[in-house]
Amino acid sequence: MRIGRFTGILNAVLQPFLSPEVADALAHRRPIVALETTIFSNLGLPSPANREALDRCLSTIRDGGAVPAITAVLDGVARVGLLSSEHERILGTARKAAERDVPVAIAQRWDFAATTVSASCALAHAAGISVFATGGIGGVHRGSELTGDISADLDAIANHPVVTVCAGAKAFLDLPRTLEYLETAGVAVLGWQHDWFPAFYTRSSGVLVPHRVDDAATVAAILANRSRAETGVLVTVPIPVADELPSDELASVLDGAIGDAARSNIIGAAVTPFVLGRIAAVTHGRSIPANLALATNNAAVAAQIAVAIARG
Ligand code: PSU
Ligand code: MN
Repeated sequence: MRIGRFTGILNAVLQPFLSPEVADALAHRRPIVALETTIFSNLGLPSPANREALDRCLSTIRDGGAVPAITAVLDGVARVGLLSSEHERILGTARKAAERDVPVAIAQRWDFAATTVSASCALAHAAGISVFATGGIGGVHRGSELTGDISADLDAIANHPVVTVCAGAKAFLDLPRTLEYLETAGVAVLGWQHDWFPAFYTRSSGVLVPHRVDDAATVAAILANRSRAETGVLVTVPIPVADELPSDELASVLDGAIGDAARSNIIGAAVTPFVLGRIAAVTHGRSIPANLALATNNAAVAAQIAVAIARG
């Protein structure tokens, strides 16, 4: 298999290395759910919640009848599907890799590049996987009219034919503008058995989602009938009722965390990990089980969608 070796062909693109299990599932058209690694690394959930999130996401996907495919760059190799002996590595210290960083991580042989949503969509697409589960997507940041900070996740969802299953965008983002951006980019945004765009830690952002869907077969039919072959679909799943954080309390926590980031001159890719860390500190860790619960819940919905797509 050719892994990032320059062939002299200008349009040569990334060919990730597949685990034997993922390669076999692809060959037999079995349902597969891709996973990102930022959430499991030191940039996402703290230890030991990261290990629990990983174990629960993997077993939930398997229980749902699908094969999990963890995306990462390990030792300079783009990977889709990891061996269980490698799971320990993705719980550790990572360099964050958005889609644009993946070729750099390969060329410079980074030990562990943790994939964001954009990198995971790109790797899932390159492998031929149509469903990807995450926690929350990146989006348009508050104050983006000054900073220009719009997550590459949005364009990646628009430019890879993958169904991304998330709990909305993190509530510290500008959610109305995030939805406007997705509309302009031509991404169908669906609410899973819910009418409201979820705000990650809470079930509703107060902004309506363009379309509600109630079952996985409908999501599969929407994917099958999109007009642009390269465009993805975004499924937003609200956090389970029992795991939701109180929204009034959260509003001041978020404002404080964003203010801290600005005062500390945190910019670029560092913003999201910093703000997530501040939220965990100020809520005395209560944001962590919420994050874990929504990630597992998204994995379960993603497995249902992958099964529906595989049925055809
Ligand atoms: N959701 C989480 N934890 C995270 C992220 C999302 O609960 O760490 C990560 C995802 O990998 C997402 C990224 O793609 O943050 C967005 O980063 P940015 O805003 O720099 O594009
Ligand atoms: Mn950003």
